[in-house]
Amino acid sequence: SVLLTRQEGAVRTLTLNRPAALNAFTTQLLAQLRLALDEAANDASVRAVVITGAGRAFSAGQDLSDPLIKPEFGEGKPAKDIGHLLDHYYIPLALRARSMPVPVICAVNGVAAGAGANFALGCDLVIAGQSASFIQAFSKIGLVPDCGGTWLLTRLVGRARALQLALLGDKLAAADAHAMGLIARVVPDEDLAATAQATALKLASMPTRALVETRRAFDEAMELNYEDALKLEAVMQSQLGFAHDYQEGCSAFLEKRAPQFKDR
Ligand code: LHQ
Repeated sequence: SVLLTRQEGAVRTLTLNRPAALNAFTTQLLAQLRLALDEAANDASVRAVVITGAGRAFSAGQDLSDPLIKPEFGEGKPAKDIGHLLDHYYIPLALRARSMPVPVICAVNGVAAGAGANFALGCDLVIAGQSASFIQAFSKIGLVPDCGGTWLLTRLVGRARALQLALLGDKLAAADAHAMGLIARVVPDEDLAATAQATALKLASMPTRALVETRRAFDEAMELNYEDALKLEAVMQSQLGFAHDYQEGCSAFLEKRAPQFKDR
């Protein structure tokens, strides 16, 4: 299968599995990834998701050999409408990942190029192996950053560095990506899987609804003024305050015991 799924405890791990093509996205892989995220979202036993790649790459982005997107240069033949592919595959996938009811960790195990890079950067926590790298490959083939790249890059690293990455399309090493605030963490390659798993297990034991509302609050705050952000925090806090996990968190603290969170 082009996507491997496994579960340990409450952590569902999805592994892109087209290693011979550096896990480039075909429509089949894009559809399976979206379906697997739907399944994880609908399965109450899942409290965190890890996404990673098989082999030496995370993902080389869109599979450029896919007949669906290869340009046709025949006379009178229009080039393929690749916007269609975004509408039907990449946009639903990116929205699915960003609205998961559980935290999503991306363990970037090697090169992440084009849509592969931006899909990773849209996840909640991006942890990279030291030999991983990020390439905004779009400009080199005459395209703009997609899969959220325009929105994510400008917010993560600011206009100057976003444009440097997107215009030049140079390979950015994991350590540099970390230094500029593009990703959360870099670890030795041999520690990547275990670090991602341990981080996911920790998140899985935490108050899931609060974690997901934190992601949503941060996303919404980007578009709000200060006062409206304060008010959104109050609305969320008021809802979370009635939830089991808040009662449990407070009780456990006061009773000096470990909390048992269960909201999702
Ligand atoms: C690949 C790919 C690949 C197919 C490596 N496809 N086979 C675009 C269009 C339409 C709509 C939606 O949105 C998008 C968004 C995008 O994602 S655009 C960006 C697409 N990706 C790229 O332009 C990256 C292309 N790949 C590369 O630049 C290199 O492969 C990188 C830098 C990722 C890795 O370089 P190397 O480590 O030197 O590996 P390699 O180039 O030798 O690749 C290994 C194999 O993987 C090779 O196949 P082969 O049969 O010769 O062993 C490549 O053809 C294949 N492969 N990327 N995107």
